[in-house]
Amino acid sequence: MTKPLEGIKIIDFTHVQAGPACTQLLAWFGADVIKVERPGSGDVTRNQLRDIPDADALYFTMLNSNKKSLTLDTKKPEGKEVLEKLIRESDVLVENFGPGALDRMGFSWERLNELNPKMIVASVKGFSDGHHYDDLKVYENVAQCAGGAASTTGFWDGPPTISAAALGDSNTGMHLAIGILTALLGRDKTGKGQKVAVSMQDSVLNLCRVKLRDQQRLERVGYLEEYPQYPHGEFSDVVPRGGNAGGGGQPGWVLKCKGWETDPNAYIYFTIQGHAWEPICKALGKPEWINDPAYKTAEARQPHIFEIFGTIEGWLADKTKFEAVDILRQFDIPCAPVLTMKELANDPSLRASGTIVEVPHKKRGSYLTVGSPIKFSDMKPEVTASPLLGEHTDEVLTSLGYSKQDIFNLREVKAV
Ligand code: CAO
Repeated sequence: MTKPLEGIKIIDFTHVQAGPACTQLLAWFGADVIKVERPGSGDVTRNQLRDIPDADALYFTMLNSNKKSLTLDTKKPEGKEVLEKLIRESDVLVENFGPGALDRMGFSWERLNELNPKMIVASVKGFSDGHHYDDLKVYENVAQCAGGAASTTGFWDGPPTISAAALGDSNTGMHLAIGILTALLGRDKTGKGQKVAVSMQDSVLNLCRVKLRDQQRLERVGYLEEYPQYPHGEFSDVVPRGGNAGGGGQPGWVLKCKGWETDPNAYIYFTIQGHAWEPICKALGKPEWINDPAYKTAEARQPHIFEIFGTIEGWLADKTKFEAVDILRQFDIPCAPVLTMKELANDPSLRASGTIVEVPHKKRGSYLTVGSPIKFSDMKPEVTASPLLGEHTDEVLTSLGYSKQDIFNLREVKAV
């Protein structure tokens, strides 16, 4: 089956997570992604948090599937020459070096555009160009703090909290992928490449837009009725942390189920969707609440919402999280069990859909990874193993016209 991005050649100058997540997605969809890595060491994640000695770490294998690996020292003149050849025949260059690193290497946007005016140059940085912090190097948690996620996550009586979800890294990579695909479509119309830049701060903030909504509501009316602080607590002039409260128009909370005393994940998320109040009362065996003025409307319920959640927890006390959801789904109540990584890894539905896949690897044996979360009717992205360091160096150099002797010479000067 032909994949939509087949024929698109990408120089993958990315490392760690934000950039690799982007290029991995494009590789799944058929792009020829050539990861350029420093000879001898490669992407730092190959060595980070290793679980098997001498085999690439899962951090690397789970972000670099379907790619080729070319080792190249792009600070040496011989390495620069190879890179220039590659640039002339590629469609996209993606990078997430620290600020200014590509310029210092001699490959500014102007130079890249001169070498290949049709090439799209895509970058991830911590902060956008011109921002007063644009000289900073940034990792995931730094971005979550800078983008508004940390100040609005956690409980009101605890410190700002980091989400386990990679809002700064993989999320930024997904934004960049959208930018690259847009620029490729644009190039079809204009024939010209362009620079695509995404900052981690902006990408986190884009996911925190409801909190920016709340800041404006707070400034106008002085309170936020869906937060646990309402109506009994106090509001300051900034959006507070709301614990596990529902972020939209319906209250929700994480509720204890049977076994919570010993199992830290014996919980469900329960949402009280306004129009589902009647089925909720029926499911809980509380028909008297349906028309009780103290419960009938969302407004009436809000002052004693935690008392309501307490009653629901009473109902949940003799049900596992799975049993509870199986009952509640019959009443059309939005809810889910709190699932652990172990449960997700073994979920037969996720295996069947290709969301969790097992991939054979030359050194590791097989490992689990996350497959494409995007499903297509005409294509099933297949996940293949991440490359060993320099696995495709000879193949790529040969395709650029280098002879065996040339490659030997490049190795002699440690340029590849
Ligand atoms: N050959 C020769 N040199 C190479 C090379 C290659 N193949 N690949 C990289 N290098 C060099 C770079 O040119 C750079 O050199 P100089 O600093 O001397 O100019 C050097 O390696 C280090 O690059 P770096 O600044 O990107 O690396 P770092 O480990 O110090 O910082 C990170 C890492 C992630 C903080 C930084 O890259 C960054 O802020 N990136 C942008 C934001 C980002 O994507 N962060 C998310 C990472 S995922 O959590």
